[in-house]
Amino acid sequence: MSGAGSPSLAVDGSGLRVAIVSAAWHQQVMAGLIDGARRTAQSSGAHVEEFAVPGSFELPVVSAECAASGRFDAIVALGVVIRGGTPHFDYVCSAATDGLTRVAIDFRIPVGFGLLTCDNEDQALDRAGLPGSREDKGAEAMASALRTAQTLAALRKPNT
Ligand code: DLZ
Repeated sequence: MSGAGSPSLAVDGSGLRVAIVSAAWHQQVMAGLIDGARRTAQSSGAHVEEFAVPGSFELPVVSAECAASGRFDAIVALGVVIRGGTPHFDYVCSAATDGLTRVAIDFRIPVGFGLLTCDNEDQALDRAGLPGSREDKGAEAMASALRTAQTLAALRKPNT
């Protein structure tokens, strides 16, 4: 899947509280993703809190706790998984993806999906929002989560 066709989402995040949950593997790429997510939240006016996890496998459990706390309108999960020579890649990717999907549906909270699943580090760097990157997946995940939070808030407003 490429980034072609991605929308440009202008978001007013004022009054929204968002948790960024980020994994520690592949530090250079992660720094770009976190920076993109932070910048987008800050320029939208959203309030941000950040939580670190060791690897992408741990993203769902901490995201679930953020959701259960009731303190956040949206969560953005950031991680990078790089394909190696073992099936580990597939297990970590599907555990993180399935887990984050469950958090979103079970708690009915937007979870911005900023998990890069790449064949190699160059591919990941190209999506990390760093100087020279073609895409900024941290910023995209944040904009999507905030925009979805607005949609949910509108749906939950009582009819007048
Ligand atoms: C074990 C592992 C491997 C091989 N690769 C990655 C990776 O590319 N990206 C990532 O975020 N995490 C990786 N991990 C760590 C797992 O996500 C997890 O932290 C450990 O298996 C401990 O539960």
